[in-house]
Amino acid sequence: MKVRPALPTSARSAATWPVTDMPSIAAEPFAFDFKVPGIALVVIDMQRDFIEPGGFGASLGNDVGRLGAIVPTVKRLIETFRHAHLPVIHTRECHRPDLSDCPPAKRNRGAPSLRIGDPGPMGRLLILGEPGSAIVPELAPLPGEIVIDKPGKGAFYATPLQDVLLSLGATHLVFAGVTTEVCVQTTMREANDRGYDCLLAEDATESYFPEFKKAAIDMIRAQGAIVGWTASVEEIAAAIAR
Ligand code: TIU
Repeated sequence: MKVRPALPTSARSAATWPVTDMPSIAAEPFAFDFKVPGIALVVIDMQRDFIEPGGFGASLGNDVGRLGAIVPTVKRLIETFRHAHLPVIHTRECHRPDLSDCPPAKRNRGAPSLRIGDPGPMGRLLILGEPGSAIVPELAPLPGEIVIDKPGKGAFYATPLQDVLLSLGATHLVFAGVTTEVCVQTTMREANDRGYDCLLAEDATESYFPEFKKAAIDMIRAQGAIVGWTASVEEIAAAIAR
């Protein structure tokens, strides 16, 4: 049987590109030109389960202390988009209480002290509705902001994110959140394949492993922005304020 691949729904067709007179962010490996409207912020998994002791990140043996340090920078980035009335999308990695959306391969991976769904100090690990699955209070979504709950590392897999972005008319995405080389990089790669121009806010993302953060940033912007661009929150805020 021949299986014909479905036509992808991409962010825009080549026929509608380029647009002239675009604002621009000073970025690596070169300027990130964007559109207003058309740019949106995607904040990945700034949840207590990854950032606070006793959560999923800690259960994997990680020192979670590094991640909390970016909260003020992520907050500044979110507020930059809010002040400019540009869309802010938050994601949460979490599973249904019955674990029906958690593949055994994910639950059994590694040798965690607690597994997804087990009770911990912040409730059941990585389960929707439990205290640990909440976004840290400083970065809590405002009423009306979009929150995407995702069972995978990438935010497009088994979620409505693509439909949300198409309905917003988004073509350019700025990414922040944790962890750089896992959920952030996976989502950026998914977005890049769907035709979005993607920029990672370097100081608004973090990893449990500094060397992996550096490697992810290098990989993303190598080969002429093969996956996307990177820039500081300062440069992003300056461009959006203009
Ligand atoms: N373990 C790790 O580095 N990350 C994750 O499991 N999820 C996210 O990156 N959100």
